[in-house]
Amino acid sequence: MESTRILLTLTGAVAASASVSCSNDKNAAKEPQKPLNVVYIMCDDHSYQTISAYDRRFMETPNIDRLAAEGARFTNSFVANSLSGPSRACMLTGKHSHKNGFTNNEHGIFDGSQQTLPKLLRAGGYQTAMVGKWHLVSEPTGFDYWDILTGQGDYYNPVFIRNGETLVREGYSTDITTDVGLEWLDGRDKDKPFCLFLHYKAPHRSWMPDLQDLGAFDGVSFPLPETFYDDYATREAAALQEMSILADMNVIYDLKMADREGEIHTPENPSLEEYGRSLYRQDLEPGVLVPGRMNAAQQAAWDAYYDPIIGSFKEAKLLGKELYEWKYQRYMKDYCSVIRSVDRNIGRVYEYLAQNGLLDNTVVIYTSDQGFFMGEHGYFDKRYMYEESFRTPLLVRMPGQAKARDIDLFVQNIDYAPTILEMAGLPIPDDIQGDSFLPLLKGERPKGWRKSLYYHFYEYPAEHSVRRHYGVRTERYSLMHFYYDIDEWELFDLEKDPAQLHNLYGTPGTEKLTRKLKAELERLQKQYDDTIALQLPLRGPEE
Ligand code: SGN
Ligand code: CA
Repeated sequence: MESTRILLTLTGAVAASASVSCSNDKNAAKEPQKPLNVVYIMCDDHSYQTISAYDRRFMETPNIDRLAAEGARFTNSFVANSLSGPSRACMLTGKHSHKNGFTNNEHGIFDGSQQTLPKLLRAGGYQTAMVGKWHLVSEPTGFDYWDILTGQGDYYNPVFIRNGETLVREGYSTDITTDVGLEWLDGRDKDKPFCLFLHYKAPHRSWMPDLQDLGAFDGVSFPLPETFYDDYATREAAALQEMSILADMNVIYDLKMADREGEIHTPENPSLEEYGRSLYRQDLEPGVLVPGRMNAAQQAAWDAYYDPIIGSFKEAKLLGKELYEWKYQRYMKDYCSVIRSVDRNIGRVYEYLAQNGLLDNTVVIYTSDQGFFMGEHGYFDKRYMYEESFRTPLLVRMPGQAKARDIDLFVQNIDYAPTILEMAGLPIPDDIQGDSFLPLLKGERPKGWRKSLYYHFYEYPAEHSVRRHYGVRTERYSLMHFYYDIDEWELFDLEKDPAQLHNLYGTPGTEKLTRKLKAELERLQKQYDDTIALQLPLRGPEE
């Protein structure tokens, strides 16, 4: 195992306690389970489009694919609220955002005194560890060991907080997160089952690859998504955003075209690029090692790769469509290069489990905190209930189950907690809103399994300006209501219009369907007790 160098140590303190109450509504007719270990791996913003087990257009991910080949691939896996903190809170609690209280990144502080998956596991005899991106603001509770990135985390030389103590580790975030996770596994009590939460910062913006992966996609021309030139006709809420590759992706901060002579080609938006320059400097300022920034050797290798690209970019003076497509290609190159490191590290985790005889009694789960737009509709980022961000990859390698299986029933990230509890042979508390998908992993298709999904996104006014919305998705249709400072409904027939370009809401002939879907939406809001959605004012307070 690679070793981790600790450069700086500060102090802090933490107290974690668990209070557990369980009853049995969700526990009928359960066979007693032999406790399985769990390695729960979650990336940040990893699109299913860039996992070759799901989509072969862009890149190969052999190590992630192996989990699908030796386990199950969920083809209808979704989140409840497509944003990091909220998604993590859904996973930890098995509850929708309005119930766990963490509705958005900007104002959220996770209430760590509530019931959570790690607390329930720990009370049930498990050792629990949380390593990597946490993003819930309050200190983690319910873990025997936690070693988290601060905030969003940095790609290079990141700052961690380890059980309350702050330290900087030199190296690349994805490698270090694996190092720390495997070191914890090495030192664990081998007589107890474990659950390790391994949460990578990658591939979150601004997609900074490991040095060894720079240039991995040079010469590759990525295919443009069919909706790249979407004009948002019929969808006002789709037009109202600030996550367009053309208009909002930053040439300096996102695409690393930093010009050290103080000039940059900024045809579209000079003030945006100036802002990008200041952010980028925080990541790249050369010199002595500063937490979260590159050291001199890293900087030199980085510049050796990017400088010629910056030179050509400045000369080319691209505009309009050419600039747009150039931005898309650079974005894809950086993003996919970051995924190479993720895939390599999944290989390391797999090898560790194999070498330590753990593959036969450990479930490996691979997922992301949400999906991500890879240029569809001209976007980067997530947030919308549109398919690319509403969906999230989910691969589960569970010992003793059939290999290379697809599971097409609807699952959502509120299901992870009850599933892991059932895998651990522990009862599922009644107030958990998700359902265990362990029966699905065993090849069953339980009667009464959900046929519709509920979604609610709250972070507005905020970065990227995606309006608040909630909605329902059935096998064929997706209905969403955008609210707060707009009042717009969108309805899509996913069978006829999988790319979601034609809003059918209000068009003749859809009245009955709309009534049916609205009734289903209301049924879900009642089932999940989303009174926030039921009592909405359309217009928010003046801000
Ligand atoms: C940061 C990013 C956003 C991103 C949010 C939320 N901006 O604020 O682009 O949408 O995180 O992402 S940045 O300028 O700081 O890079 S999340 O995955 O953590 O929810
Ligand atoms: Ca995320």
